Amino acid sequence: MEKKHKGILVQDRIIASGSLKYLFSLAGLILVAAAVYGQPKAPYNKMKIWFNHPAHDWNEALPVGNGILGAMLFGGITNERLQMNEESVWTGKPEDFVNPMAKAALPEVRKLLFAGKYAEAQKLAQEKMMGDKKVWSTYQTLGDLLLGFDELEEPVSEYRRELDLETAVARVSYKSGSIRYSREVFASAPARALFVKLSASKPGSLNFSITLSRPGNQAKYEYNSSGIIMTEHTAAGTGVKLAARLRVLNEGGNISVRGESVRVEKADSVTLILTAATDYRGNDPIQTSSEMQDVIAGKNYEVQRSEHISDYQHYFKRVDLNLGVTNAAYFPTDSRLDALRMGNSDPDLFKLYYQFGRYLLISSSRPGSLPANLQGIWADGLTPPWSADYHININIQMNYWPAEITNLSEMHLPFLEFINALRPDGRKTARDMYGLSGTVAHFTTDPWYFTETYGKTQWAMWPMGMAWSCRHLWEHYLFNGDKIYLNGKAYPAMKEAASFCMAWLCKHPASGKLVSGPSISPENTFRTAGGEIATMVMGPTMDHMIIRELLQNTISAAEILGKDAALTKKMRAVLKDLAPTRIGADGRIMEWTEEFDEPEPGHRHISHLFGLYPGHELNGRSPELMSAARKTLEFRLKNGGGHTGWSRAWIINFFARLNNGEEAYQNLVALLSKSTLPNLFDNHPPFQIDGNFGATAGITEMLLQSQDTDIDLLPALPVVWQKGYIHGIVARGGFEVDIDWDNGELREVKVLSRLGNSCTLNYRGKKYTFKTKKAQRYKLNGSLEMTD
Ligand code: FUC
Repeated sequence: MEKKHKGILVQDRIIASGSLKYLFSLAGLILVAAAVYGQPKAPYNKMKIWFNHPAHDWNEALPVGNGILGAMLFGGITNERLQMNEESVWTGKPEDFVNPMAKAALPEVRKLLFAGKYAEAQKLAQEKMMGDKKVWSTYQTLGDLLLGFDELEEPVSEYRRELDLETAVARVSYKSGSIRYSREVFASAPARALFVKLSASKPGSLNFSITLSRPGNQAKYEYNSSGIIMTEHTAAGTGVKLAARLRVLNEGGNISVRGESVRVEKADSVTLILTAATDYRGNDPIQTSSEMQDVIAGKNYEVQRSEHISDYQHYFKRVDLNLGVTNAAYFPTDSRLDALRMGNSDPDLFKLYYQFGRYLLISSSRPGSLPANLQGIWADGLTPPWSADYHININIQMNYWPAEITNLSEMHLPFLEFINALRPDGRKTARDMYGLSGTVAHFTTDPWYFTETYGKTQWAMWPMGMAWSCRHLWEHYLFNGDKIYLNGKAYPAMKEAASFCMAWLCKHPASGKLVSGPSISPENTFRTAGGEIATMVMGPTMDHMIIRELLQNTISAAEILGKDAALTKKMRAVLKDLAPTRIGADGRIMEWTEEFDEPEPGHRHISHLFGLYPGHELNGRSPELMSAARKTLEFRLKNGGGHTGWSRAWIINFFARLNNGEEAYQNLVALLSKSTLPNLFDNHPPFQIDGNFGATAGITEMLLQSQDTDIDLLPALPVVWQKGYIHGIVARGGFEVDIDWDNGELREVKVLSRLGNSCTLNYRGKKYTFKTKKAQRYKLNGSLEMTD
């Protein structure tokens, strides 16, 4: 807890939480009033998440990252904390844990399920098919950079802490008497380092001590007058080895070692540079972190800063969104959220949230890095929830939903590489666990690339993780049209996953249709006629939707590449016999093979709508399925659905695909009101990043869709967003699109054709198809008439 300082702000925050609530509602009311009556006249904080107080806890701290290094800035006045991460600080190691009895048990479990003996089958599968994962693996913090400042003589005023999404630079500044203290923090991808620059308006005013620390008291530290080195072999020598190297560069004043800290006295300004590494990829972390420092040594801070900003803006500035703005934009971000909760309209807050989603992807997923995990790259402590791993039964896929459509295709690559890296272990699991060919993965994995399954069948008896993930490989091709990538990286994995699925499907004795199982509708349960709670069936709807799409995509890829005619023929035959998506007596999409009673009608997973989003089996050409999808959603929401951040984000995408802008908007408001932390991080609870990405994709889906044949313009524009624009988003087929609207109507659309494909635009039923040339731009008016 930040020590009390003279001056209103900090004390205020600490003393009177009750009154703080009051203050907030007052702020909220002022906000409401200001918003209703006024458009901002003075410049407002267009792209800034900001606070007028230090972070009270981690959920108020501000994230910076470069795909490999991450840090959370707390902005303390006496005690500053940067909680840091390096993407490969993982415990555990590669491990084989297929249950040796699984293969033999499979036919028995299937027989029981076909006979409707669900509970018995579950018991058998739990015993004989679930693996015994002995080595626990988890993502962990790298540690903390702590700065202890000397007591300030004068009260503190004009405190401000901000994250500028335009430059990916975070700042803290405040005044004490006449001296202004400032801090700047960024994580540079070109330099592979974290930079902290401290300065004061009066020379010689910086006096503070610096320490590095890591929970668990296992790390070793070396202090010298140019910095600190921290090393550790994590998890008592069973995890990775890590090294963090902090360099201290002062202008004016002097630096010395004082006990277990580096002391800075009477400095004008100080630059801290942190590099870190592990032996995850086989390198020596101490040497690597030192080499990284050497690379940096030659360039001064300003050069580092501008290289960082241009590298970052190369990606960030591709998309611009404007949804209108009210006076609410003048207020600190946490106050804006409070006011939104009180019903205030603040369209600009949704723009900020949208761009924050893109910011987080650029900051946590870079070519060559590991994919963004459940917490992107930002996780405190040694035991983050769910190990901050790679759940691939919705979460990591959701992380990458905005990658292509919001023009951040390069940020998709870490996940695409990861899918290919899973294949060898997946081949072994398919062979040893099921006696089948191809490659498979289940509900979760980690950077040791395990594909076996463990835990309760309720989430673990689900062999669709690889099949679902492979749609990302195909999507990347649909946006980029790169046949070399398709032939080298995408098709081989899709073909292998398809071959597993075809071997895995078996004939349903009653319907004669091909069904997937034993399997589940992720993490959901049903009540059998006998009143037992069970979870596995032969033929959960989602499995078939995933397999159907995988086979269709693999056929398309094979045809584009002119390959595997025999396999294509076989895949078509399987598709013909695959059990179809069915509508139940109550008009909803059936989640399982039977209409079971549902112990959790508001379950967070809505897996049987995979075909609505991200899939596109449910679309305008199947109106009865679309209305069944709507009924399914209504039922979930009526029973408390959407109660986790990611689940709510998924629902926004569902309503966008149902062309229902009002409901999509209402769920966006619900997400920010109920499942968003003061720093705009998504809240599962606790913090889980997938909702941030899912909602950024959802807003894009409300303004443009291209999952089918056409490019749909403004398919789910809510009434509240009467006037605005979105520029630089991308449609399948390689079209970069700018859309401007006014009075709720399309005013202009610009299309840049990256690949020279034929383009069909669809606006509220009006279609226009035109041939394009590569790299050519086209402009059309609101009636889809070409203007130049
Ligand atoms: C799945 C979800 C949980 C959580 C976890 C990381 O198990 O059902 O809600 O998001 O992943």
